[in-house]
Order: sequence, then structure tokens, then C-alpha cells
Amino acid sequence: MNKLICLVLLSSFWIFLGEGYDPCCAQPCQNQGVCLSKGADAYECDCTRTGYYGENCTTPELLTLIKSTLKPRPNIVHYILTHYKWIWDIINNISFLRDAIMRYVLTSRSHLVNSPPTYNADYNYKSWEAYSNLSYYTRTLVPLPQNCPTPDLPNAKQVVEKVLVRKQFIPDPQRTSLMFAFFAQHFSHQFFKSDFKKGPAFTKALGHGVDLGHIYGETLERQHKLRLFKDGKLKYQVVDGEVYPPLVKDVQVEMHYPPHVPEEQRFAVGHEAFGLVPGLMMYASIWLREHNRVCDIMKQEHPDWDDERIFQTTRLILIGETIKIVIEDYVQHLSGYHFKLKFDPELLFNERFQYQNRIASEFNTLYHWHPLMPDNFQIQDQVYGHHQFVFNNSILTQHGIRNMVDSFTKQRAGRVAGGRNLPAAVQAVAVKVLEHSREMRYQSLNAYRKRFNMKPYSSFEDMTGDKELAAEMKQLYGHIDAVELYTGLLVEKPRPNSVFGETMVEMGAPYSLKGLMGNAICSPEYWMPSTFGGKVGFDIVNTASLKKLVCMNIKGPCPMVSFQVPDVKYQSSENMNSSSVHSTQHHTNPTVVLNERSSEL
Ligand code: ACD
Repeated sequence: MNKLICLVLLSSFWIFLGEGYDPCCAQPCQNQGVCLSKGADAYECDCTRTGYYGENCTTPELLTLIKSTLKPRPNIVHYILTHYKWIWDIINNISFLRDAIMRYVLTSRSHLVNSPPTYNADYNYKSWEAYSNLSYYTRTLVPLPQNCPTPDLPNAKQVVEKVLVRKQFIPDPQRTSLMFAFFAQHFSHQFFKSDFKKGPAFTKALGHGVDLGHIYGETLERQHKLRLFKDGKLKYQVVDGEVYPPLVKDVQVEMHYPPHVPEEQRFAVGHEAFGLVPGLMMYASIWLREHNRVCDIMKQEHPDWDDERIFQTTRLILIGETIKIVIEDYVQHLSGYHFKLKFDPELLFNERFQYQNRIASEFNTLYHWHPLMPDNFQIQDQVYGHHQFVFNNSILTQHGIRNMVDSFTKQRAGRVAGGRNLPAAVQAVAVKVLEHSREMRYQSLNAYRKRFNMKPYSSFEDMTGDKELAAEMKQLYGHIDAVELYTGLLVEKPRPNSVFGETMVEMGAPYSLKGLMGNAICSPEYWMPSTFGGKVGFDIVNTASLKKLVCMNIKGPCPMVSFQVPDVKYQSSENMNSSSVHSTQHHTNPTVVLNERSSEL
């Protein structure tokens, strides 16, 4: 019965459809059934392997019925994972239990992502073109057929102004730090690189995953310009005794800087847009130092290796380090779970899992987390507004990496869900996201909720949990089934004390975990010490953490470094207990010390 009501609601925008429209416009096939039009007024639903049957794939098979009755709702699972800390503390220490849970997280999430990829913005049916053309983002839900009428959507600028733009900064209750926000921006731009010359459906990042194109450059030509061609290293410059990326004038790679930026502040890195904010250049400098540090270790381990082999092996090590940090520090923080996530590719070796990935347009849309950005940036005792912050690399050299990390760890980012927390300075970006989603004929928020096993929102209040915001949304959209994906993600009610709402996590987690674990280095053919230059390199991957990444690459005492702003009164890091870096780290700088307490604070 519920299904029927859903179907009627879903089709409510199409009741005015007359003859001549594609019968699949009404999206009659449920539960991932595939709609096949047969002339202007007939269609067929292909329910193969959906677990459902019937004209519109709405009748569950017995096994599906049992599974869906027993399966707890995502919010319940989330509640369990974020409560009962003492039970999780026990589970985290019983390795077969922790492994079994992690395996379940990885498989259940990844199976929600089509692999091999299926559709793209121009193909809403399976085709070799959509499968093989890497210059498109893939699509999880087919674009609405061209000849379908679209619901009357509100003006994009009005949506942004009325329900998205910040009135007053809302700090994230999960205490996400700016250290996290800039990591997110830096890391995600390696695989979200829309090719707007071709259109929003296209990407320039053909690696479709974690390939570190943002460090090494997207093309071989750019990579070669950034390389020193000595001992595998990247080019660099030294300012005040510290290592930073080289200058554009010295390496001749294209970077996007406005004319007013002086020559000595035009740093050159893998991604041409990373001069935008010093937070990006901070991470670019840290990874550059890490690359050259690992090269030294490889050189020591393999004195016979040439520059090329050291470079290539170091790149694989840094890819491994990135995935480890993203799962165990970054996603761990976002999740808020007491369960300790684990990066261990071996967990999937006996599972049905494809080592490939294609970035989806919807993943790109959902990753627009601009509400994380505060109204100003406090570094040491200086406060910078947006205008003073952008295209200002002098901030980096003036404060140094150590102080930037310390300050960004202490400053809270904004809450993403819940509405009205988008900095006015970036509202034009949000308008573009909406316009592009429309141009690419996205299905509705509720269609995506169903695709990712969530109940569609039944009303504006159900979605926002806030009467006033619900009324504003109703004025804009009229019907809950008309709400767009991006607006919905930013206005939906956050989970208790969380940065995100349900849809962001239930959609984001499958794309993320599939993208991370689908990397070639996680496959049985690659995941072994020799791939990473032997035990030493493999250990670097398997012990990587955000804290180590920073602390192995700065001189002097380790600053406070965390994706979460510490809850306690800050202590000056000089007063904290520090211990020498473990001797197996093979660091080249004996003055670097690790502060063992900094990540727990
Ligand atoms: C789970 C784990 C917890 C998931 C929690 C939040 C996920 C929400 C959004 C996406 C988060 C991070 C993106 C990280 C990595 C992207 C990697 C892409 C590689 C191509 O319950 O499953």
C-alpha cells in the first residue's frame, strides 16, 4: 500500500503528461528496476536481480521481504555506532570482531555503487560509450529523458538566498576543525575537476579516484615540470629555512593567479587552482615535503634505483598514506562512530569487489561542503577576512606551516546540514551547483533517498525538522518530491550533534569507501611490500596518520593537529609531553618530534 502511495506521489509531477511523452518520464519502475519505453504509451520494467517483481518491480521476493523486515533503519544503525562507547571499546580490541564489522561496512556500502559504471549525463540507458568515455562523470540515477517536462523549479538564486545563505555562523557541533575543512578541499580536488569548457557533466581528472593528480599534476607534461629528476624528488624552494613549492617563474607550469599576486608569491603545484587559499597551499607544501622525505628513505633502502623508480614508488606510498589517513582519520571523524574504522585491503580479498572506480556527478554535487568555511580565519593572533585570505600565499610563509596547522586545528568549521550556513562570499558557487544539476537533469532528492535505501521524506517538516525552514522550502518548491538533491542535502535536519544529515552520510559513504578501496593499490596484485619498495615503505603506508604526516615534516615541536577542535582548554604544545619519532620512521630530520597527545585532545 505504502509503495502505491509513493508511486502516486512520485508521479504527481507527471499527471499533466499527455501523449508523446516518454512513458519512462513518470519513473514507474521502483527498486532500481530499469524502465524501457515501448512507443509513446507503453513501457516495461526490467526487475532482474532487484529482489522485486511485478509490472513496476514493487512486489518483494520472499528473501527481500525477510531482509527488509529485519534490516534496521540507517538512523538506528547510526545511533548504535555513536552510542554505547564502552561496548565499542571492547569490540575495537577484539580483532576478528572489528574486522568482521569493517568488512560489512565496506561491502554493504560499496554494493550501492554501480561497478562497472553504467550511465552518464548523455546516456540514460546502458551503452559502450557511457562505459568507456572517461571524460564524463558517471551517473548513479539516470538523467531524466530529454523529452520529459521538468517540474517548475524555483529560481536558483532565490533558493540560495532564502534557505542556504548564512545569517549567523553556526559552528559544527561535531567540532570539525578548519584542518579538516582544508584537507577536504585539497584532497577532493584531485577527483572533482569539472571540465566546464565541455560542461558540468565532464571531468578533467581521468584517474577517477585517489591518484594524487593534485600533487603531481594531471598530465605527464605538468608532472615533469614539477619534478627535480634527481633521487625521485619534486622541485621546491626554501624560504626562511623552510621548504615550500617552487615558483611559477622557475617551473613554468600554469597556475590560476589574479594579476595582482606578486611573482614571489606564485607557488606552483600539481593542481592549477591551489593558489586560491593558503589552507590549500599549506597541505600542498606538507605533501611536497612528505614526497621528498619518502624519496630520501627509498634512496637509502635502494641505492641502486634510478630517479624514475624512486619517484614512482614514492607516489604509490603517498597514495597508500592518503587512503589510510582518509579512512582512519578523516572518515572516522566525520562518522562520529565509537567503532574504530580500519584500512586493511585484505578484508576484501575474499569478497565480490571490483577494483575500479568512476566518480559520479552526484558525488561531486554532494561534496560541496562550503558551509564548513567560517566568516574569517584566525592564524596566531591575526584575523583574516575572506578578501584578505584568498590568493594570499604570503600568509603561509609569514606564519609558517607549524603555526597554520596549530591555528586551523583550534578553529571550528561550520555545520553543513540544517540550512542557512553558507558563507555569502561563496553563494555564487551554490547557484551554479543548482543550475548545473538542472542542466544535467538530476532526479529529485527523494529519488536519491530511495536509491540509497532511505525512506523518502514525506513532508518539508519531516525533512528539515524546523517549522520556519519547512515553510520557506514549501513556498519555494511546493511539493516535497520536487526538492532538489543539493538543496535537500544542505537543509535537511542534521543528525543529533552532527555536521551532516542522514542523506549526506548514506549517499557519501558508499561513494567514498568504494572510491578508496577500489584503488589499484588495494587489489591483491598490488597490496604487498614490494609494491611500496619493501617493508619500510609498506610500514610507512600502514602507520600513516594526519598527525605523523604533519609532524614528520616540520621542524621543532609538533603543533596541535587534529580534524576535531579539542574540547579542553588549549595547552601550549611546548608544555606537552613529547617523544622522539619512532626509530623505524627513517626520518631525515632528527629535530622533528611527535607529540603523542595532540590527536586525542
Ligand atoms: C560508514 C562510514 C562512515 C561514513 C561517514 C560519513 C561519510 C560522509 C560523506 C563522505 C565522506 C568522506 C569522503 C571521503 C573520501 C572520499 C574518497 C573518494 C575517493 C574517490 O558508515 O560507512
